[in-house]
Amino acid sequence: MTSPRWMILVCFSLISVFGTGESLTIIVPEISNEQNSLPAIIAQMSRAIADLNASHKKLLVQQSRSGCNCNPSSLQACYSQRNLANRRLSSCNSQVRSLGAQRSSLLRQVSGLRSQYAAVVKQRDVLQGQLNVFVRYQNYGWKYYRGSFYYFSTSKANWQASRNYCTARGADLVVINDAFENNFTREVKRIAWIGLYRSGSNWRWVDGSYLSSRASYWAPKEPNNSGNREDRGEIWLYNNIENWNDAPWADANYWICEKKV
Ligand SMILES: *[C@@H]1O[C@H](CO)[C@@H](O)[C@H](O)[C@H]1NC(C)=O
Ligand SMILES: *[C@@H]1O[C@H](CO)[C@@H](O)[C@H](O)[C@H]1NC(C)=O
Ligand SMILES: *[C@@H]1O[C@H](CO)[C@@H](O)[C@H](O)[C@H]1NC(C)=O
Ligand SMILES: [Ca+2]
Ligand SMILES: [Ca+2]
Repeated sequence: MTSPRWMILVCFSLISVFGTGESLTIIVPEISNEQNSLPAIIAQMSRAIADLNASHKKLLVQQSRSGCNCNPSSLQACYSQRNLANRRLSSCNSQVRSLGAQRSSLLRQVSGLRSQYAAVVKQRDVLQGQLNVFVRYQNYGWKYYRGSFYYFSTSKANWQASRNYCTARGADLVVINDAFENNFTREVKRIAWIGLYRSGSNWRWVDGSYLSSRASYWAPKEPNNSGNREDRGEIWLYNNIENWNDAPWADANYWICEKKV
């Protein structure tokens, strides 16, 4: 026959299993030696079971309030559902993070494309502007050479009037930047004004630059400022590489205009 004490112990451990984490007070009946008759023990057991039932009910109420059913199998189901829900939540979280990262990467790509687009539009406008310049000066009948259009005049004028002719057409008197351009302008085979003028003790080009910082092609013994009145530059000994001369601005000369593209 099963020992009543052992059964009480089983009940008690059942309570502790069900009551895990719960703050319940369980009254365990005292079993005295004098009442050690079988009916008394059964009566005590019944009271103990009733107490257990009451405790169990309390537990169930508490568990259902907290969303879970307090019997081992439904608790198990509840835990595994909770675990499943947790796994889904964390998978969902990582998807959200991954989508967020994809979104920022896409935003970066979009802004990169936007600035590339803006750069292309800018480039297109520059090219369109250059094309317009090409069409315009080609229509004027000017000669193209290494990035500039040139006009070789067919009449003569003083330095300022020559310059005015060029600026009225969006250009200026030629600025001779290098040996190529020097050779090219010598092809005029005429004495011709260039965009060079005396500025105090310096010579300057019409683009504002100082001749001292550039190649120069003065003819031998020039500039000599003859009569202290030679303040403008001209192509003079055009058959020589060293061909420039200084001359008075009021001289009537041919001239050369340049429009940089
Ligand atoms: C305890 O509860 C069970 C079912 O929940 C019931 O069968 C049993 O009679 C109850 N015992 C007592 C002593 O209340
Ligand atoms: C300029 O022309 C001369 C010949 O007159 C030639 O020797 C020289 O190489 C040319 N310079 C350039 C840069 O073409
Ligand atoms: C000075 O330059 C002029 C050209 O501008 C030239 O005719 C003249 O012979 C030169 N004078 C001297 C002394 O070199
Ligand atoms: Ca030039
Ligand atoms: Ca001179």
